Amino acid sequence: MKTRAAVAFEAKQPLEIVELDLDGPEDGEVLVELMATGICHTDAYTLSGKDPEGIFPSVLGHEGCGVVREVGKGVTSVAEGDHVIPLYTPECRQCAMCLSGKTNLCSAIRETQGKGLMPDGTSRFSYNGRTIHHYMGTSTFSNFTVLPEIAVAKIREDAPFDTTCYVGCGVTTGVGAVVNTADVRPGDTVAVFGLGGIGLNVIQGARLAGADTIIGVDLNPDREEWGRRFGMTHFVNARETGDVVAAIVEMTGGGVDYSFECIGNTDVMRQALECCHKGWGTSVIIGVAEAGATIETRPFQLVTGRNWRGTAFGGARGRTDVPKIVDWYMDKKIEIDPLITHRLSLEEINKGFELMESGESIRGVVIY
Ligand code: NAD
Ligand code: AHE
Ligand code: ZN
Repeated sequence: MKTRAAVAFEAKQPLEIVELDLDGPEDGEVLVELMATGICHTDAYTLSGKDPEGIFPSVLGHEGCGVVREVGKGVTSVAEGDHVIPLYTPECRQCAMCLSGKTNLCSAIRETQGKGLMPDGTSRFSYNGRTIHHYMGTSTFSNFTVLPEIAVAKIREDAPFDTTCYVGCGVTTGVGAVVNTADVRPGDTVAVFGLGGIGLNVIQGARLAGADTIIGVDLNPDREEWGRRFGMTHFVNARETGDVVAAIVEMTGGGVDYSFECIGNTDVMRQALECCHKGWGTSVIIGVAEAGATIETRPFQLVTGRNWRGTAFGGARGRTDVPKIVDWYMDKKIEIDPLITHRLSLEEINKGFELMESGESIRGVVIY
């Protein structure tokens, strides 16, 4: 079949809207019609050419929502007509990682996913006979995509596509980092570095978990109002504050219980660790930095009881946890609607990237 898609033919170049050929689902795979997709900073990171797993040409996008249109042989967990969210972190429930009960990092198809291929080592996308690669196992910048059954979460049908797509990455990553990875408790103090599409969801996750003090840090002063809207209690303007670590340690009488880095800046990762309370404070890295980048701190920071952690997809087990996060949204425990600041057509997708880079948008969503 044919599908309209925004293709990244080369790093650092605008996406091009073309009609691709798409092969149907093989055994254990499903064909999904995407209804909407968010644009996440990770898409921009890969397009920048800094991602060692960035392969060109490819169809980027990993924050989608749509409807199953066809299922391959042997598919049992979803059927035609089901509403689903594609999962860049699948959940096979059979690999050693899934069975460990200690991580959401399913290993079943990670190797081929990182090579831009389906589990059988081939691509379903092509253009004029030339292979176009998949991305993060999802490729949601295409109106139709093919996914392994283990990489879709079935969700309720009354959830609107244009907002629920954000659960495919940003919402789950931010809220999940708080409730799954960090396990923030009522009364805790929290610092969030970077108040964009991820950081604002960390803030609302911290509010949901009952944190008392939620400090937001950003260079962009416009983000103060956004942070307060979602539960932030204090704002630190990183551009105007000489020593951000000292400021947070002073504000909290010794440091925070938990901090989250939601930028991808290794200098800020150090600040996020060092503003944690001696003896127990835990810093969670969410931001993605390029291959070769390293984090630094004085080992004494860890000797004296601070913990450094990281999280992917908010520690969420996709098929199990994503439908629950959609329920939280529909039950108004968390908010998504105000964060979708821009709705765009596929033809406007490059504008969506510009709005994100300039700090004008929180989330831009492409509606098919
Ligand atoms: P975004 O562009 O929407 O937000 C980034 C925010 O950081 C902006 O508000 C910006 O003003 C602020 N900022 C930039 N430099 C800063 C600095 N030096 N000090 C303070 N604030 C600064 O991006 P996003 O979509 O929220 O993504 C954030 C990061 O999270 C990216 O690195 C992305 O790749 C990563 N990410 C990781 C996961 C995961 O599973 N670990 C999932 C999604 C996104
Ligand atoms: N290929 C990248 C990986 C970047 C990365 O860490 N991705 C996150 C998701 S970001 C979503 O916006 C992730 O899931 N990591 C775990 C994994 O297995 O990739 C690079 O930099 O190498
Ligand atoms: Zn993302």
